[in-house]
Amino acid sequence: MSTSGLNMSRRIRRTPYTDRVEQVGVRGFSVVNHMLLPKAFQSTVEEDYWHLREHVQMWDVSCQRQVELKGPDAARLVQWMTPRDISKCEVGQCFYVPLVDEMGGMINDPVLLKLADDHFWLSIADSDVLLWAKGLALGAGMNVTVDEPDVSPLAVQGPKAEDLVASIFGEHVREIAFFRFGFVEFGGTQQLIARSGYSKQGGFEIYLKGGALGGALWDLIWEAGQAFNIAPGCPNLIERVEGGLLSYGNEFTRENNPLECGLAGYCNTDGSVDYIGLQALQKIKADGVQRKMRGVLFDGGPGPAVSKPWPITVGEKRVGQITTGAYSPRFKQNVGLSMIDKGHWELGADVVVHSSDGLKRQGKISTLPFPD
Ligand code: THG
Repeated sequence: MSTSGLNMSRRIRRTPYTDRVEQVGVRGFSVVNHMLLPKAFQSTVEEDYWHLREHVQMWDVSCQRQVELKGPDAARLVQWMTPRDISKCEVGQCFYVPLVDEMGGMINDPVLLKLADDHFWLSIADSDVLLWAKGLALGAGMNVTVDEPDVSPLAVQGPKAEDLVASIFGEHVREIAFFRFGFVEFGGTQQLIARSGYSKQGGFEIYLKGGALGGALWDLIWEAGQAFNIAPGCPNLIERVEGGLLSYGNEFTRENNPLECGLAGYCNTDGSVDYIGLQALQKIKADGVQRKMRGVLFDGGPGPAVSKPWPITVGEKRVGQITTGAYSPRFKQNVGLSMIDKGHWELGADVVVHSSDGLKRQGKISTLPFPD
């Protein structure tokens, strides 16, 4: 199944980098948070994968929109929205946080940035957190402003990212630890830079404030990047599946709770932190989860893209589904992210994957991330 061509309109927002992305030959987009996300350039996903692992890429991830919470009740609102204990988050730190509803269903899985005690950004995945947060704040009469600032992240990912970023902005960026942020000077402005990103290859995300500066920032990194064999890129499907990085809307939705998604480590359920969905998560924990996120390694060679989930069976029984899959040139097998029913999620268990090309592929349950 393929749907080619996206009919552009104002609702599908361009980013401060879209002009540049088009100039370097983008071949397709997805839409995340009502905004364009480049999905492919001239190279293949496999070429991109090797390039990302060996060199450095710049990604237009402006669609990682910021939901800004600011004011006396900002911290209270953040904590109300997430099961993770945010009292442990320091100013200058990033926290990966599940957001859940009153049933314990996943609302989003953003990166939280603590800018000050009364100032936070939620760097969101693909769901309308702004409206959820505004509704909660209004309904509870909280003293907090909730808004989407003019901030557009540009990711620099890959093993050469640190050398490239240091060559442009100075050696001090090397001191920024994983999931911490600092600031760099750019065109007379101070810009936030975090050591984070949607790959396991290391790198930074520059949260550009002021979209008008987008072209200049792109050009600066692009030109300095030539010495590092830079390429334009985007979150790489193969790399992200191998690394077990989950995608909201693909791997999980509001139908799923964070405990079955492998996010229990980010959930405080002992009652020492109060939030929306605490009772629901406590009950799910007491009852035990009914399914779990797992990796599946499966054969049959490269297949089509997983545009709707592929059934997983054991004997005649459907026991789960692949939500994202890709052929891994390193493992010489397909890797998939899946949700697997209780009784069938044991590591090494044999399963059959029914790909949309009609093949029945032999698979085995694996840990996430996939072991190297
Ligand atoms: N960066 C920023 N915003 C984002 C993403 C990002 N918003 C949308 C989406 N990605 C949110 N999802 C994730 C998923 C995984 C991670 C970050 C965002 C991630 N996980 C680390 C890992 O799995 O190794 C663990 C992080 C931790 O434990 O602290 O990085 O990529 N700005």
